[in-house]
Amino acid sequence: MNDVLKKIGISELNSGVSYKLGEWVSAQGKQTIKSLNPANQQVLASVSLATEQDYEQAVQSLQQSFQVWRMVPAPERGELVRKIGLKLRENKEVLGKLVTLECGKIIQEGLGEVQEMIDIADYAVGLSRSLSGPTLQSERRQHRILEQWLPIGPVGVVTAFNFPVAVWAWNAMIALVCGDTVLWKPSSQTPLTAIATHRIVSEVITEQGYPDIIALMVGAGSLVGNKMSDDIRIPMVSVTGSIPTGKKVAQRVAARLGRTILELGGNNAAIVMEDADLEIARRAIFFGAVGTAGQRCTTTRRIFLHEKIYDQFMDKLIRAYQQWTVIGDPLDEKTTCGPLINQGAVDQYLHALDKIKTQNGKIIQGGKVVDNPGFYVEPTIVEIEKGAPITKEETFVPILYVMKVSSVEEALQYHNDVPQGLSSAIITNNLRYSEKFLSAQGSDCGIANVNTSTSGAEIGGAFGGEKETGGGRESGSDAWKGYMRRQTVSINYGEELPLAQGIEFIKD
Ligand code: UN1
Repeated sequence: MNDVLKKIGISELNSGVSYKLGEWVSAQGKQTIKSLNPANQQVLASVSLATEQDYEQAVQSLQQSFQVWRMVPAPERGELVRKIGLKLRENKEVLGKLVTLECGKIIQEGLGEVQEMIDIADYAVGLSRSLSGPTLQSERRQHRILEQWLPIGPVGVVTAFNFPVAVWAWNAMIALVCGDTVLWKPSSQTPLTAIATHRIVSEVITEQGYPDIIALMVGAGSLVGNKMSDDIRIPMVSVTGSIPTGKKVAQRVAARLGRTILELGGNNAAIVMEDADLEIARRAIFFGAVGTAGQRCTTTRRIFLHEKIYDQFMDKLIRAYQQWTVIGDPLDEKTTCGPLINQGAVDQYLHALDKIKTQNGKIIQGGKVVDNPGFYVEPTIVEIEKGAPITKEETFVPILYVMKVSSVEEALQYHNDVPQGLSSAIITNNLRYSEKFLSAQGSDCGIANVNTSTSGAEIGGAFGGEKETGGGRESGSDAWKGYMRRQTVSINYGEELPLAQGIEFIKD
């Protein structure tokens, strides 16, 4: 563990943390939080929290650097992001290990998380040469209309513990090539990973001679989060987190008519039809439900099984849980299920199990807290009636609800009957079923997959969801538009001034 911290130069963490490269702020007189390893409850470090003055200084510095950065040509901004991607490649192992140490996801997923940062950096490099707007046809002679996209300013990025760095990169790499500067508030559960990433990336920025175009604020939501939400100097705030947090941020930002990108809770389901390839179904569902110990916003939380394959598939799934679930140290390559993030999450697991019993749910696999100093619970399968209230809530733990259906229409009806709308999947080889699932009467989610898991999205697509998931889009496709302002330009290159709609205003 010490080698990991040392390699990224944060051995002095016990005495404080900086939000700018190289400037360590003493923890003296400051509030601190402890970063815990959820696998054994050992303290990894204490980190000092940002104060109001720190916030002020960071925003002012980001405003200043924005003046410079927005005038750097986008491909040159892309060149910096390319170098950031290279640096992340060099540090993949060490950062991946730190992700695992601090947030408890298994090492394969810790490394995957860093790979996701590298992927989005590569994507952003390409984007830096293709940010474009259309040229439109003007009704006026010798006129041209076009749209151009311009940077918007310092943007705020609030990230959650479960993707402590990848989701920052989804936002930051795109925002940087768009010409914005970036203020990051990481989860208070995972400050070390954020500091390490910030340091690695900042080093490249400084080496290349650019000012501080990114800043990190480890701090309480009630201070940093609220300030960001109310601050007119931050035109856009992107938040990954719970629905209640997102609602608060949305209201505060809307009160000043600012913009948000919200990626909130999910309650993702997979539908398994009677013709499905059950081996694909079992692998996709096991990965979706047990991966990251059920703590992804894209985790598979509900499955709808066609009655014709119900018994056969349940048999397969239970055997998969028994055979593939290896609970333990997330650094051990054999482990498939690491710990939950903290005691609060274990309490939520227990609370959900109580509710399940009162709602006639039947626990058929798992259902126990593991006796261990870490925050471990057993991945759990529950048979429950369609429409049971608990199946409409997102509990951020590995509990999978199984429901029986007799048609694709019935599956879709219950599938969509939840407040959240992030990810979804259907497992079928029947074109009619899959097309129905993808049609306007199909899945109402932002992500709809066929024959693969609800979780594990690639960076190339736009990521986000509908309904209470918040409607935001991050990462690939045209999500970059959320980080820029659109300007419609009309150019008259003629010698007269014809008006639109044929208006003759001055009659001479
Ligand atoms: C999240 O859980 O907030 O689709 C993001 C996935 C990941 C991202 C999840 N690539 O599972």
